[in-house]
Amino acid sequence: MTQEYDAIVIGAGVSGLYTLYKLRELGLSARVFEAGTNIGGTWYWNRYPGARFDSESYSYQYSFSQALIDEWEWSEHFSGQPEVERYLHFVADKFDLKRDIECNARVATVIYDEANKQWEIETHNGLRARARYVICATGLLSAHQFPEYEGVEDFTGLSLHSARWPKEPVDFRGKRVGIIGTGPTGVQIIQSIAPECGELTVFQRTANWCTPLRNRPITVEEQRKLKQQAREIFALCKRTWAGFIHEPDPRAAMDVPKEQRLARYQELYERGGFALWLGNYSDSFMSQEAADEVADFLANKIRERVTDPAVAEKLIPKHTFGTKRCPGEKNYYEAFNRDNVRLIDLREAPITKITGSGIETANGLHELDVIIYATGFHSVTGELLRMDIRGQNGRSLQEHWSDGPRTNLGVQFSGFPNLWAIMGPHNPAVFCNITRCAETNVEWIIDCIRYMREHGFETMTTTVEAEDAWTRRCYESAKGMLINDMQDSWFFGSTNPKNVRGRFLLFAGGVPLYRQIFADVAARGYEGFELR
Ligand code: NA7
Repeated sequence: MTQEYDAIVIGAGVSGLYTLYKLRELGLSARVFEAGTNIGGTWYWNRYPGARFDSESYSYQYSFSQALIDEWEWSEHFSGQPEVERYLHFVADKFDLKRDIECNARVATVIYDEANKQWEIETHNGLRARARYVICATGLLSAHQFPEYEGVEDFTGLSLHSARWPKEPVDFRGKRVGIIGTGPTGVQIIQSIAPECGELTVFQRTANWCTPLRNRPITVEEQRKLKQQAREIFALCKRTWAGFIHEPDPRAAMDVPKEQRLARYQELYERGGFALWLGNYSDSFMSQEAADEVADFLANKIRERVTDPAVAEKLIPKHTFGTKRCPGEKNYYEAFNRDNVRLIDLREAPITKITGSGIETANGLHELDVIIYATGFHSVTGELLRMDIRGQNGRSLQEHWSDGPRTNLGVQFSGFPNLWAIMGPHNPAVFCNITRCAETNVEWIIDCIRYMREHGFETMTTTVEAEDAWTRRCYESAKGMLINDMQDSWFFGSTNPKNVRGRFLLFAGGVPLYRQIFADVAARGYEGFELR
């Protein structure tokens, strides 16, 4: 039987939960379809050891409800996955959201019925529903990927992907564990399990510029202050380029005397989180000279912390500082001083295949009991393209994006009326504190729906011209920035299928500008969107 709703939301993570809350506020009937057996999205799937925020907890939480802010207490400055998952359940229970969420329901098809101006969705387990509005809250790092090595299926030991971690704890004691991937996820796993494993072999293709997270419990006094300052913290996040609490010095780095610069790097290194990455100088993302100096500063830290100089050199990244997200670490480098941890540099000896008993590199076979894949995602477009979404004239999103994603403001695609994506391609999410960006997206989309209903419009679709212009603007937004020269990252879909790879998938103009553009477009009666 096909159920009818005003709106269907796909995904019950941070964005989907808030979307449901806002749709209800508008008085609309809505159903959320969620692939997981429970709510939480990213925080449901990524339950690997050491998974935690890289945003300060109080800057990541929802801002929409004062009661929620007052009632919830974060225990740490960067809370771990179990606490974040508990928080999302607390939110869902507090606002009675779960009764409108269907878990275990991965959406397979999303088809536009032109005659009735409705969307029809079907899940893999045969649930069907129709609605006028569809909001895809599927996350930008959800479609996990395994590397394309021969033999991935052949390994007879335990294979784990970080984004599909089992709910029961995995016992690594006495085991020979291999991990592929040294991005933010790999770093969190390595530093957490190194003391427990019998042997841990780290297969590193690219070293990353890690900065200390400096996580610690929130004291009673801090808790009191943070609650008092909650609104100021959100206001600060609205002002900063990336939606974080870190504000860069407004001067260009090289305008500041060297001694002062070095003292600032040290201070930011001590402060932790993304302070050194996002709170540096105003030209940190543009000036090679400034980025190289921070790189030298961090390289020396690595040399100080890793006892074997040869290992230290392998752990020092070769790419420009700041062009990828910086993993937040605690004792990551010290893990490589342990007798049971070994670093394999895949640039020297690439993986040739996975065998039944382990990982084979150009230098020979590494026998293992467990392989952990911390190899990331088909980023940004991945989850949207895994569904079969068909808009006007039966045209699929795959066809529409055959030459790379095209969007207007990152939220709509031409030919797909009344379908919106939260944190889709061409969002500022590249540098964004996710909840801050998700709230911006959700609130704008809900305002669109409200406007349509108040003005008697049935459908809203971006025009092709506005879509082309925004897509171009996103590519241009990265020009002149150092990230533009670092295409080997998920910002450019480096592990995505060919038609997406090599295209800048985000908007690098910053969150304040993005919010301003949203406001201007709405003030001009949704310029660039066709309302019927
Ligand atoms: P990332 O940042 O995409 O990292 C994936 C890692 O996996 C990275 O080190 C990759 O090396 C490595 N990788 C991917 N494919 C391979 C193959 N085939 N062989 C060897 N190594 C491989 O994903 P994360 O999950 O760590 O982090 C994602 C985001 O989550 C992050 O930005 C935070 O915001 C939270 P590569 O660099 O491609 O050489």
